[in-house]
Amino acid sequence: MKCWSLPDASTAITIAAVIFLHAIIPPAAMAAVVEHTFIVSQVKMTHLCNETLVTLVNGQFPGPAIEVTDGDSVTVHVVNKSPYDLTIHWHGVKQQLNCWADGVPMITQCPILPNHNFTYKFNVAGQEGTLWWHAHVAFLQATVHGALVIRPRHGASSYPFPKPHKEIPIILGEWWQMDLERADWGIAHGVDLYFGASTINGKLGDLYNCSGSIEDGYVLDVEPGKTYLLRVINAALFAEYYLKIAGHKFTVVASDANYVTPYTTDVIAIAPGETMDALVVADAAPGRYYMVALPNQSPEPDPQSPVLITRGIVQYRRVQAPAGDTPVSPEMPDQDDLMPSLHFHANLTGLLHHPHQPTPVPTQVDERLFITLGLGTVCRRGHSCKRSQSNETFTVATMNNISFQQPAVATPLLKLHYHNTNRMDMLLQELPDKAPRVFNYTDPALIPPGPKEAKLEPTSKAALARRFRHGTVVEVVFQGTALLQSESNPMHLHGHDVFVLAQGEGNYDAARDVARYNLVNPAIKNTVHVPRLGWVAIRFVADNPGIWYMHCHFGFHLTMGMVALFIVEDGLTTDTSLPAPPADFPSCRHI
Ligand SMILES: *[C@@H]1O[C@H](CO)[C@@H](O)[C@H](O)[C@H]1NC(C)=O
Ligand SMILES: *[C@@H]1O[C@H](CO)[C@@H](O)[C@H](O)[C@H]1NC(C)=O
Ligand SMILES: *[C@@H]1O[C@H](CO)[C@@H](O)[C@H](O)[C@H]1NC(C)=O
Ligand SMILES: *[C@@H]1O[C@H](CO)[C@@H](O)[C@H](O)[C@H]1NC(C)=O
Ligand SMILES: *[C@@H]1O[C@H](CO)[C@@H](O)[C@H](O)[C@H]1NC(C)=O
Ligand SMILES: *[C@@H]1O[C@H](CO)[C@@H](O)[C@H](O)[C@H]1NC(C)=O
Ligand SMILES: *[C@@H]1O[C@H](CO)[C@@H](O)[C@H](O)[C@H]1NC(C)=O
Ligand SMILES: [Cu+2]
Repeated sequence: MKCWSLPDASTAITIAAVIFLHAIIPPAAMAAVVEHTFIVSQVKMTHLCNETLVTLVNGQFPGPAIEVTDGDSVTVHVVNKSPYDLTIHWHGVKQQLNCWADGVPMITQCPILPNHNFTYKFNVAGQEGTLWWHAHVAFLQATVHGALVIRPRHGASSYPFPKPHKEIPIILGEWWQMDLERADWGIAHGVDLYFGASTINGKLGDLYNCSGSIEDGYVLDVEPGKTYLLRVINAALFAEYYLKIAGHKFTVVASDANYVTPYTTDVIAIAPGETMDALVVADAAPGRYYMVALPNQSPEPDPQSPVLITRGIVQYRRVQAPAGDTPVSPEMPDQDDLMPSLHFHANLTGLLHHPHQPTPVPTQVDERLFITLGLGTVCRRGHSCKRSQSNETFTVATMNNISFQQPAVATPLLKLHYHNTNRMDMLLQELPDKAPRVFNYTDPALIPPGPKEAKLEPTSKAALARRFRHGTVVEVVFQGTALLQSESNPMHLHGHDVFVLAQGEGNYDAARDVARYNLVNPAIKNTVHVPRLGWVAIRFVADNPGIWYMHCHFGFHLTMGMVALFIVEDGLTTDTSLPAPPADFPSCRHI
C-alpha cells in the first residue's frame, strides 16, 4: 500500500471512491479495451513552399497518440486508403505470445493491401512508459508514426518520481520533400537521398523559411515552478539527435518504457527507435527559451550530410515578450562530436526495486554471439566485379558480413514456422556466432575506401536468421566497425527487452571488458545504442516464441540489410507456445 500525501477535499473524495472500487472490483476487471481507427491515406502538405504528397494516419503528422494503462488491451482498426502495402509495428510492445501482431511485412504477416483493412489486437501488460508505433514498410515510417504511452495501473502518483504537472510527447522526426517509396528504392539501389528538414512534433521551426515565410515551430507553454514530463521519441530515419533547452536541465527517468535511475543532464542524446522520458522543471527566469534538436553525424572521412537543425520554443506563461525579443539559445554540442552520446548512454542505469524491473540479470549464459556491424559491397551482376567505389557494385549493410535479403516466398515466415515446415530452414542462412574474419574492426583507416578495406569489402546477401530454444539466455556483443563508414548503430530487437551490460570505445576485448559488466542495475532497453567505433554488450532471455526482427533502426541501414531474424522456438507447454494466427489475418497478394 502506498502512502498518500495530504489530499485536498476533492481528491480525498476521488481517493475514497477509488479505494471503494478497488474493494469491490478485482483488479483484472479494471483493464480496459482501448480502441482506435487508423485511416491511412495520402494528404498534400506544404512546407518550404513545396506541396508534397505524404502518407498519414487520420491526416495527422505525427499520427494520433495511443494512451493506455498497463494491463489494457489495444485494438487498432487499420483502414488502408493509401496506394501502398503496409503494416504497423508497435515498437517496444513485448507482444508476449502474440508475435502475429508485431507488424513486420512478410515476416509476421502479409501486408495490408490498398483498400483493405486489418485489426491489430494486443495487450500491454507489465510495461509502463513511452513507446511508439510506426509503419514497418519502406520509408512510410517517416510520416506514419505516433506515440504509444502506457500509464501505471495505479495512476500518476505511483510514478517513481514526483508527479509531473503535465506530460508532453516530443516526437523528433524529418520532413521529406519526395515520394518516400521512391526514396526507399533509391537507397536500396545506392542512390544518395536526404531529408529536407528536422521536425519537433511535426513542426519545422523558424530556422526554415522560403519566399519570406517562416515555418511554424513547436511551442511548449510552461508555468513557473511546475514540472513537465517530456516523452521524447526519435522517429527519424537518418540521425541521432542532441536535444537541449536553453537554461534548463533534464532529469531522465525512463527509456524505452523502463525506468532508469534519475540522471540529470543538460543534453539528451536519442537515436532512432529510442524513447527518453525526462522531467523538466520550469525554474529559469520567466522568458522564452529555444528547444533545439541537432542531428549529429560521424566526422570526416565519413561523408558529411547537411546539418538540418530544428527548434521550438519553451515559453513561460504570463510573460509579456517585448516585440523583437529573441528567445535564449542553448549551446549545442558539435554535430561531429559523438562523445556526448556515448557518455549519455553509458550513464543510464536501471532503477532498482521497482516492481516492473525484471531483475536480477541472468548470470548463466547459454549462447554468446559476437556481431560486427558495417557496410560492404555486392556486385550488381554476377559474383566478381570491380570494387572500391566502382559503379559495378552497390553498398549494403551487414551483420557478421552478411546483408539481409528477404526470402522469395509468398507466405509470411511466421506461418511457415507455425506449421513447422522444413521448407523454412532451406530459405534461411544461420547468423554465425562470430565475425567470419578477425580484423582491426575500428581502425579508422578502413573508412575511406582504400587498400586496407579492399579485401574486406566484398560481402553477400542471405535471409539471415538464428534459432534459439525457448528460455535461452543470450549474450550479444555488437561491435561497430569502420568498414566504409563509422556510424553508430541503434540496434532494435522486437518482442524482448534487453539488459545493457556495458559499452565502450574501440574493439571489444572479453579479457578486459567482462569485468566492466553491470550485472546489478543495467539499463533495460529495446533499442541499444552501439557507439561509433565502439561496442555494446547485452543480455536477454529468448522466452517469447515467434520470429523477431533484430535490426538497425537507421532507416537507410535497415533498407540496406542490417537485419537478422531471431527465431524463438516454442516451450514445452501451451502457455509457452505460439498460438494460432488471428482468424481474420490478411492474405498475401498473389504473385
Ligand atoms: C521542391 O522540391 C523539389 C524536389 O522535390 C526541389 O527540387 C525544389 O527545389 C523544391 N522547391 C523548394 C522551393 O524548396
Ligand atoms: C474497412 O473499414 C472501413 C471503415 O470502418 C469500412 O467502411 C470498409 O468497408 C472496410 N473495408 C473492407 C474491405 O473491409
Ligand atoms: C531564412 O533562412 C535562412 C537560412 O536558414 C536564414 O539565413 C535567414 O535568416 C532566414 N530568414 C528569415 C527571415 O528568417
Ligand atoms: C557520464 O557522463 C559524464 C558527463 O558527460 C561523463 O564524464 C562520464 O564519463 C559518463 N559516464 C560514463 C560511464 O560514461
Ligand atoms: C561506369 O563507370 C565507367 C567508368 O567510370 C563508365 O565508363 C560507365 O559508363 C559507367 N557505367 C554505368 C552503367 O554508369
Ligand atoms: C587498431 O587501429 C587503431 C587505429 O589505427 C590502433 O590504434 C590500434 O592499435 C589497432 N589495434 C590493433 C590490435 O592493431
Ligand atoms: C566477407 O566475406 C567475403 C567472402 O564472401 C570476404 O571476401 C570478405 O573479406 C569478408 N569481409 C569481412 C569483413 O569479413
Ligand atoms: Cu522497430
